[in-house]
Amino acid sequence: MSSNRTLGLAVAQMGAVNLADSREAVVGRLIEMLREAKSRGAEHVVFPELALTTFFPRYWIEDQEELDRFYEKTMPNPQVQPLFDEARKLEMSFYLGYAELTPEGRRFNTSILVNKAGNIAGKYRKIHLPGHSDHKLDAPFQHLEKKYFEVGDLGFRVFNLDETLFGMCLCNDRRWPETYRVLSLQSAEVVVLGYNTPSVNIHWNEPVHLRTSTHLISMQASAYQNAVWVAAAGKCGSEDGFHMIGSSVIVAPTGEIVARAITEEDEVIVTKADLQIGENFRQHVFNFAKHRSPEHYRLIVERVGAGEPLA
Ligand code: CDT
Repeated sequence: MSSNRTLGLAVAQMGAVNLADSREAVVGRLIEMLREAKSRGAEHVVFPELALTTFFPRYWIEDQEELDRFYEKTMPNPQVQPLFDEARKLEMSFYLGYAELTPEGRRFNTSILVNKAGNIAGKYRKIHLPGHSDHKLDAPFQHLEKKYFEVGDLGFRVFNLDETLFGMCLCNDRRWPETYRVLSLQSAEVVVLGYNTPSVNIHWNEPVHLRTSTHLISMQASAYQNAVWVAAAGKCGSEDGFHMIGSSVIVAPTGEIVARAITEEDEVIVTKADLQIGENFRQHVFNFAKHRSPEHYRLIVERVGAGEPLA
């Protein structure tokens, strides 16, 4: 690949999507932001996790039909097709998160990469599912990703999208160093992700400011240590009274935030990402082929939980 490559990279943060909001209205908002991103020089737009609906894992839902309404049975489907059509017309590529229900009845928290020709060029199914599967009656809301989704079965893969190497992940994955390292070992240049992060942690009394600082610090450290750009799009604000953090960002391979959303509403942030910056780190301090010592990293794949010190 030639040097001096740049990518017009946009993140389209979304404000609340309430239970009453139709898919048509949501897709209309995405198209609006796609157009704005194009007018500001972007070629690729990152949309949030579960972008087409409210963050439904917060609800205990027993009625199967009611639950099924949150999943997409095909992609693109007639309601989402206008987004694909507009992106192709504008020659834009995009990342989109949604709940997937397969023909076999399997359920995944999924993201796709759609290229400038309007074709799905990559799919990811979320691996690090947070939350629980039981009904927490005393909690102010639920986090039922472990009930409503299976652990993804596609691994962390890198896709060549219009001559840029993209890795994908989703929300909680961004907190895990393994995510980025597996992608950067496949030469990812840009890691794209969507998220829905409730401001309140139902498991312990976590100060609200930490929700934002751990979100940012995870991505800044990982961008630097893996020499990748990271672009993260949140769905935020108050969805039917349940608040989620904003702070959608684009992080350079230096670990620096180069663009950050300042509202908790639909907001587009854009940067001209110099892909050579990552290359500089990949050739020197993080030249993996030269400096990694996998023989000393065996525990990473041999152990799941922490155990005894090695003898
Ligand atoms: N959607 C998602 O993965 N949210 C998680 C919440 C973690 S707390 C149960 C996140 O990492 O932001």
